[in-house]
Amino acid sequence: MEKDTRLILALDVLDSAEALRISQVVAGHVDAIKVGYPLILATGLGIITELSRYAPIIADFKVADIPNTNRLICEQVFKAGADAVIVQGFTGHDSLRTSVEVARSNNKDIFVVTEMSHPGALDFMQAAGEAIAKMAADEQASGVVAPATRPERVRDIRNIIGSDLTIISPGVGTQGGSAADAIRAGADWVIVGRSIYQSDDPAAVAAKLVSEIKEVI
Ligand code: O7E
Repeated sequence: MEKDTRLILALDVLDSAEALRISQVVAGHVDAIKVGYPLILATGLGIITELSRYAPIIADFKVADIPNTNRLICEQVFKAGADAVIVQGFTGHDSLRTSVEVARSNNKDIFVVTEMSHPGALDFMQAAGEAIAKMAADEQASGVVAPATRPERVRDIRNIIGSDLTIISPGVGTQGGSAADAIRAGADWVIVGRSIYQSDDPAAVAAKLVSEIKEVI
């Protein structure tokens, strides 16, 4: 994934025509498009192939299973044309290691969720976030997911993983986080969904976010 605009679109719409229309208009403003259960359950895995003409595709399945099941899932998703798969870290090192092996053999990426961006992440996940980040570095994942809603946590996680791994950071806009703050704290990319795809002018919103990001790098 090329680091240019540093913006990733979270495309949580439910209709393939809408997904294609939005992707086409924002394509020049984003480095990747993240698709997950909402769009894929509504339209099918083939949407990954269709969208991949606009940008690299990150498949957000937050895979959280035993190593063999993680392997089977990652193989199918890469086969469908995804460039990266998001996995949960709390399942531990063996599940992650298997996912990274599959990604590496396909020349693709794995991103590991550390602490999530919503308030409920404080209930259980935050306590494990730093250990998960360290495991992601030890297992040589491509990067981690850290919350733009808590830039101080992005900074903590950056300190743990160093500069070899990347950070992709959701929670900007509708969830209250700021793109500039997340990038300043050490995120490589911010992930933005509703603020872009629910707007009347998704390209203009994306362009504005990119210029906000460019001001702080
Ligand atoms: O709030 P929005 O509309 O900008 O969408 C944010 C997207 O990021 C949405 O797809 C959500 O599922 C995802 N996300 C979070 O919001 N918080 C997290 O902690 C993690 C993710 C996520 O995408 O994880 C994998 C990158």
